[in-house]
Amino acid sequence: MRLDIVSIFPEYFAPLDVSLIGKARERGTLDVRVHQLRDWAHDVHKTVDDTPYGGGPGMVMKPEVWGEAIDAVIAGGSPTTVTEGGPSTTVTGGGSPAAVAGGGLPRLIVPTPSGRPFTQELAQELADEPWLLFACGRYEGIDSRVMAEYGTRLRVDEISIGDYVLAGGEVATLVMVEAIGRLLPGVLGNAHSAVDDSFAPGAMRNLVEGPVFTKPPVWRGHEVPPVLLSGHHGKVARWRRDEALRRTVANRPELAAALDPETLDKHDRRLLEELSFRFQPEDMAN
Ligand code: JB8
Repeated sequence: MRLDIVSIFPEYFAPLDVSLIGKARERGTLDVRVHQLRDWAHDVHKTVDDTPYGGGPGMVMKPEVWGEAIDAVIAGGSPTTVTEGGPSTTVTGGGSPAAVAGGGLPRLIVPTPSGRPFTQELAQELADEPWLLFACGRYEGIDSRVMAEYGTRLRVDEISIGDYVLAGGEVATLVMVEAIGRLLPGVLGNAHSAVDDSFAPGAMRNLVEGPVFTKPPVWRGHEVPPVLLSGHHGKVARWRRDEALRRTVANRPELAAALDPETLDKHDRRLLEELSFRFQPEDMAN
């Protein structure tokens, strides 16, 4: 998979050199190219923003600079800032052409708090794409005509990673790249690690995971729940499901409320009834 990232702060993406994603890049599973938006600014001051039409606070990112940057990245031969050589290391375009089999165009991802929610399902959908281009805005965001223009040529997704406001799209892009990258074939060491995650489709669907434990069996007086040492696989599975239900009710009442009764057995329903007595007491939210 090829990932292009355009930002006025390429240094934000240094973490992509390490761990899972760093190793995927070394192996060639992932081809990540980080670009400095200001490389496509024309004036001496490398201006990328201007005042908003209609007034109001802050600044808006100029469409011309973004248009040139995105056009150049799509054309493939652009100055590329690589985090490996330290911030601002410039390398002439090119790279592995095999990364985008059959050519084609990238899907354009624009992080914004007003976008559609980023979910595990969307992460999986994006992990199935050969080429993604992330456009990281700053200030009050990117002139909306950029999304309109590329929407006529590319699939454009404005995406929010959650209901809070960051200073720009860089950290949201890191979050999405990590969530997407770990789903790529061969990126996780254990092929099964991705399937029983809290929000992965399958097994504990619609439940968050319960607590996990490792050795020693007693740490600072805290014991590992004895059932986990019992070797009784059936009891372990039941206990884990109970704990997942308890945590879902406690931490994610909206997920608990949306549980399909068809996916719950008698034991589950009895536990939920018990827990429902304590359901969201007034003032106890948060
Ligand atoms: C300016 O919270 B966010 C986010 C915030 C932003 C921009 C992009 C994303 C651009 N502020 O996901």
